[in-house]
Amino acid sequence: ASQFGMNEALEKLGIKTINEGTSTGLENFSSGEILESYSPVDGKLIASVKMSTPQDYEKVMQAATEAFKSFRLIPAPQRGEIVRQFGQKLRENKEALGKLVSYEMGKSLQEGYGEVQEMIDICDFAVGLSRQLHGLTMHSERPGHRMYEQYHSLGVVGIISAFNFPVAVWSWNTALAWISGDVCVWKPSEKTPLCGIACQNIIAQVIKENNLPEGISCLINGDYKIGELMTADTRIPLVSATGSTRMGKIVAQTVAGRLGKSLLELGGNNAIIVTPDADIKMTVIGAVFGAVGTAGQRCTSTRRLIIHESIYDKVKDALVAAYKQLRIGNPLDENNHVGPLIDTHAVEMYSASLKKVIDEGGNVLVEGGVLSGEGYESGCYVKPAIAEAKNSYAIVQHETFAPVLYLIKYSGDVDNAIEIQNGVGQGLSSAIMTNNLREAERFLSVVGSDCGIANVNIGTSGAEIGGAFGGEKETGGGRESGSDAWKIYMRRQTNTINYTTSLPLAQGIKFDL
Ligand code: UN1
Repeated sequence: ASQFGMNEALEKLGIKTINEGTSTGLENFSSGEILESYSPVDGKLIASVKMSTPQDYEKVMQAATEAFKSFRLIPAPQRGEIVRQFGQKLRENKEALGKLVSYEMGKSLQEGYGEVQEMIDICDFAVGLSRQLHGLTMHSERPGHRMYEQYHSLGVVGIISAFNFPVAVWSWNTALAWISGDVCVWKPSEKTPLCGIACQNIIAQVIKENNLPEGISCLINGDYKIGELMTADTRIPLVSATGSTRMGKIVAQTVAGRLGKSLLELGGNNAIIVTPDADIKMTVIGAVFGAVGTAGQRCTSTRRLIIHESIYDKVKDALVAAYKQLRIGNPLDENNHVGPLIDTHAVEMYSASLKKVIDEGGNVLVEGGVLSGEGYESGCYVKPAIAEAKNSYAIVQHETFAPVLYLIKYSGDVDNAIEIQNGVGQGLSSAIMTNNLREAERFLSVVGSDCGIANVNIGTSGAEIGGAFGGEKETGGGRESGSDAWKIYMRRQTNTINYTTSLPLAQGIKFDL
């Protein structure tokens, strides 16, 4: 149950009517134009943010590069202690921040809290990791030589994040970057700037309390133009970008042009394969949450269901019945299942996709549509839709960030379903619903799913932070969060030490003077 209202949440997070959009950690300023943040929940103006100018950006970069010089000297376990305190602050602010996420972005309150929980989880993970930034030792081929590798701090990490996970994606990057001794400059989505301000206000407390170099966490706000300054900036060795494949290609090319590193988390076109051996009840829950959760705006949202012909009608009927139960409305009201899309532009894309699937020959099973009237004043609420389609349709090949689910029938064995599942440009998340061991293992094998995430008897969304998160092909190949994703935030150095009085050369090469 809710402890306090939205105004108290905003106050607790330090959100003012007009906020300075640039921060060097402790100092907040901005000389750019005003960016207004309207809630998709009720269409009201929440607050404004002053955008960053190129001059503001320059100040930020100076603070960040300066902070890096001293931050990298703090031992990694002590940097872990900073991240532990950050996680603690997030626990204290979980309700307020979860509410803001729900109100500014439009996802359900439960999912808003869930997102803050992901932030807390990655902090805990990073704290432990701060004592485990292990390199290997190797046996040298030369006598009296020792060879090993170590991981050093990398520098300034640029973070470009999307509106759909307006706080968690930042923390997946920062928690690992900070224990690695890196400093961060963040450009949140211009659709969710207040979430950025709120996060920055939380970390600023930790910076202050620990007397840290303020530039370890910097914030800039604005559109793609300010982001372009980061991608082109040789002072930023790593740019981590989450968003559309279109955006990712531009970022990747610019960063590659200066031989920087990029970590890309781009579009998905995620499918669940439903085989004759699937548990139908679990399938329906997994598919419906995957398709309509976050109003279909997760990069892991379920977009396609690939169903065996023998159970096709059964699954279809169960889904149609489940969709009838869905309550669409204010996401802050926990009785509702589906909240709004982010803005009216997203609503237009949704409407266009429904028209397109019909034009291409699809058969609509659950009618979509834009809702109006009381409670829907923002114009951002839409009905989740289901259409029967072919995998080859252009619209099915394309990621539409909305609750539109395509049903695709397959026949024969699971290899046919896998071929359809892999038959798209993107490669983020995938799932199979089956109690058949052979099918499940086939799906997970080298000839199975080509995605970065492949689940058995789980939907496509809702990944835990402990695993590496990301995907192949047009998803961009990056991995964030758990496993050894930390390695991209550090630079690896191979060290060979000779403790003899002679200088033997590797590969047995003779060179006498
Ligand atoms: C995203 O949609 O950008 O797996 C990330 C999930 C979440 C993360 C999604 N843990 O649904």
